[in-house]
Amino acid sequence: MKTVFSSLQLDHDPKQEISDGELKPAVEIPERARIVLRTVEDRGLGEIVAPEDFGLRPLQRVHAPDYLDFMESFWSRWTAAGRSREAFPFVWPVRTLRADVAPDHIDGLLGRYSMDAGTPLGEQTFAAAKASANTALTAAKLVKEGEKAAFGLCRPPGHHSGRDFFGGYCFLNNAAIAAQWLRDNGTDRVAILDVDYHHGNGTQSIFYDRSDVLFLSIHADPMQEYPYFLGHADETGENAGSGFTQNWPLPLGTDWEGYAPALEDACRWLQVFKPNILIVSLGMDCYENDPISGFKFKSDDFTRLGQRLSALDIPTAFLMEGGYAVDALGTNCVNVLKGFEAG
Ligand code: OKP
Ligand code: ZN
Repeated sequence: MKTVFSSLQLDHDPKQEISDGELKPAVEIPERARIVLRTVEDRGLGEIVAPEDFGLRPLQRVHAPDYLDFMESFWSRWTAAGRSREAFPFVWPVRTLRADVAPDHIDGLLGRYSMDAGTPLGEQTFAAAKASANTALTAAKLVKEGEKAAFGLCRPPGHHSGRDFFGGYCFLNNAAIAAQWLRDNGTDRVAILDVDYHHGNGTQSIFYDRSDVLFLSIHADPMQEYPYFLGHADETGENAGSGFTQNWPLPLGTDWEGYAPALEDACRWLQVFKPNILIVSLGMDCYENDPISGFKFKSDDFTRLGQRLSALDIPTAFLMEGGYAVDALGTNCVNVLKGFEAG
């Protein structure tokens, strides 16, 4: 299958993140994309193509105009305020505070448009995020035009970003943007299967009241793991979307044996929904040696995951999300894609 990637995606280069109560070296780093690209080449997955530029329209179909304006103007406002380092939000309009106020000060805006303090914004962040979204859109377009599968080597990732906020290393919701673009271009039913270790709260929230985009997510139980405040089993959609969101929160320590039944369940949902196109939010952070995660996948289990998805026989766009064990990330990712191709 083809891989889509742009070197602009490497320009988001965060140095630090706030994690476990400390300022630590960032884990969502350009090297992640480089190792995956190198492994795609070494194992001969297929041609590597540059993304097409879809412009702002597909982003505006998912994200709020004021949020996109904030992202576009952020760096000039940040530096105008006298700052030169990467930015971290630190105050949020939680319960009893007014989320409808857009403060003049950039520190207030940073809180209004974010969900956590673990996601630095730098000078090239939004340019890289737009390139990552174009990569997702191009992969979706390849599948729409008849490829059995395509791989969008997205970075930065997308699934935590909601309609008007960034967080969890995510700035634009690549999977949601691709799904909405497919809907807007004649694809009737789209399903998103999120197999990242973390719940895809942004994607879920964007499609929560809709029946045209099915959202399925298998992830670490948010009672014990980031993002904590979404991804619980009782979240199944609302209004027209009732029943079109399904979550499989699994305990820390889950290995392939513990994961496979949830995956079978999710596959049954896909067989019933019969999407024209499947988008896989492909995180590799279920890996046993992932530095921030608690599942126990071996590298061969990623091959099994790809094989199981292949048996569904649905045209599929794989879009990369997380995975932070950099040394094994290329192997684990290409294992999924090769497993899919082998069937
Ligand atoms: C992004 B994606 C670990 C802190 C975790 C946020 C994790 C974001 C994951 N102690 N910080 O879903 O892989
Ligand atoms: Zn993750």
